[in-house]
Amino acid sequence: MTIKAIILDLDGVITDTAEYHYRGWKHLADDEGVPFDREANDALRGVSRRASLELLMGEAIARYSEEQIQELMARKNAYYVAMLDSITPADFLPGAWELLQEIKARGLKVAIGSASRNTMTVLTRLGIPDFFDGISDGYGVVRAKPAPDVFVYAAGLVGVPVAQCAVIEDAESGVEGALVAGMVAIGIGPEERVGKAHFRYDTTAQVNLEEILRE
Ligand code: B16
Ligand code: MG
Repeated sequence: MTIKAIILDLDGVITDTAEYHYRGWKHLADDEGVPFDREANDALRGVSRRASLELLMGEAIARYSEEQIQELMARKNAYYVAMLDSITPADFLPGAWELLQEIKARGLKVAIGSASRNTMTVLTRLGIPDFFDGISDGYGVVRAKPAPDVFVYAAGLVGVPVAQCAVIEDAESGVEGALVAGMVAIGIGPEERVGKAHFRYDTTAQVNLEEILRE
């Protein structure tokens, strides 16, 4: 079936905020005396803020009240948001800007499907707050990836049936969500992470729209 819309994940596909997420979680983990390193951070890729906190705290989460959990998430987010000030239009991942231009030039709808509640801030810092036909972020849906909700919502925003949407994702949970949504899944990253996708490329710069649209 013809692809009429491309839904892009934000962190890890368009720009690399993973380092800032890492530093934010590391700061929080140090505050709380919880061990955390870059390897543990890998498991948080594409994972919602709350689920990330649960992974970070492990069993210790049981010692915190709901109010304390909310405060922990707010504190990490404050650390993270302070770092977003340093993002500029120079911070597109290689090939991401060109890919966005190509999608539009081919007359396809283009949307964001991100777990992040900071999506608008990041898009504004990159200088593209008005570029997309639809923005589906962490505010629009209750169930986080690997649930398909964030992508199905994006499809609705751009008025394209799910079977005619393709999703570009760097997280295993995101690829799973795209497949459950019944969309074409395009994975960015290694086989062991995004190998279940219909198409896989090592980096955003290597995405071959010609090949994907030919299907
Ligand atoms: P926030 P994506 C995800 O964005 C990130 O990959 C993940 O590390 C983060 O925890 C999640 O957004 C929530 O972000 O705390 O800003 O709401 O990859 O889905 O664009
Ligand atoms: Mg991502």
